[in-house]
Formats: sequence, structure tokens, C-alpha cells
Amino acid sequence: MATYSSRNRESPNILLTGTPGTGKTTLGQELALRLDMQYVNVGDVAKEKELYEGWDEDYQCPVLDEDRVIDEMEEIVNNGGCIIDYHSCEFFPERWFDIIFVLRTDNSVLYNRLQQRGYSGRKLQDNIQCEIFQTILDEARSSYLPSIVFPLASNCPDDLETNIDKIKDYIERWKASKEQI
Ligand code: DAT
Repeated sequence: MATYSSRNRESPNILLTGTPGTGKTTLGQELALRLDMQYVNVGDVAKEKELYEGWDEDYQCPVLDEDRVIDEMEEIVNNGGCIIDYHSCEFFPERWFDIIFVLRTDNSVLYNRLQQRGYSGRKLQDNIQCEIFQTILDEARSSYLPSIVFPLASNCPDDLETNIDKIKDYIERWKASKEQI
């Protein structure tokens, strides 16, 4: 099988990760629209293709079949210009991403968002704890080069605009640096 690296891509691949409710989908869809990139929601891909390997009794949800998810996404990711959205990150191949943004939301804001989504009890508490302990940020830093992992505040509409500007700026610099090679 051919191996791909960022050298093969004309546009970078970006991972948006973070605790559920931190705003990955909102940011990802907006970026895709404004920057003409491909938005890929990993949860939706898994659901559409039924890429599951069991049932989690604790959380009452299907367990992702990570190998099949990777196989399913490989081709599209290799083309570059993808914005990948998922609430975990350690199982993706390192070579897929040029930069990783971990969305962070203040606890009280996140609590309200998850409650509005219908989360309650243990599911709500576990997700809030995940954010308090910066679990996903640590996971990203230990799974990828820490120099490509950046936290982004995601509490309010102003943050959304700031984050779009930052990512737009990053993509322009990434493309410019490639042209020099
Ligand atoms: P995720 O994809 O991480 O689960 P989401 O994009 O679905 O999160 O957002 C969860 C909720 O929060 C949704 O009602 C939209 C809202 N939201 C997202 N980003 C926001 C922001 N920067 N400011 C205010 N609300 C935001």
C-alpha cells in the first residue's frame, strides 16, 4: 500500500477534537463552508456505514470499529484539505494530520450545552470531568507531536470567529511554506 505524507497534499488536513459539546461540528462546518474544505464527521461516517464492533453497556452506545473507520476514511484523507471532527484522537494514524486543534469550553458553558443536548446523570458528569481534566488535550499531546497540537477556546460566538481566522491564517502559512519547498 502506498504511504502518504503531507508532501502529497496540496491543502493541509486538520483534526478538530475535544470533549462532546465543545463546538467541533459548528467550527468544522463553518470552516468547510468558508474555506472550501471537506468536512468529515467521524461519528456520522461510522453511523452511515455501521462501522461498529459491539455495544457499550455503560454509555448505551455502539463501540466504534476503529480499524474499519480508518480504512473507510483513508482515501479521502490522503487527498488533503480535510477537516476531521471527532471527540477522541489517539487511534488515527499520525501521518493523517498537519495540525490538531483541541476545543476547550468552560465547565458551566459546557454543562448547559450538554444539558440542552439531553445529556444527564453519569453521561453528563463524565463529559464535564473529561473537560475539567483536559483529557482530550493530553491525549492529543501524547499521540501526536506536541508542536502541532493547539488548544482553542470555544465559549462564545466571538471565539468561533477568532478560531476561524486563526485556522485560515494557519492554512495560508502552510500553503506558502509548501511553495518554497
Ligand atoms: P461538538 O461537535 O463538539 O459536540 P457542537 O458544534 O455540536 O459541539 O456544539 C454544541 C453546542 O454549542 C451547539 O448548540 C452549538 C453551540 N456552540 C458551538 N460553538 C459555539 C460557540 N463558539 N459559541 C456559542 N455556542 C457554540
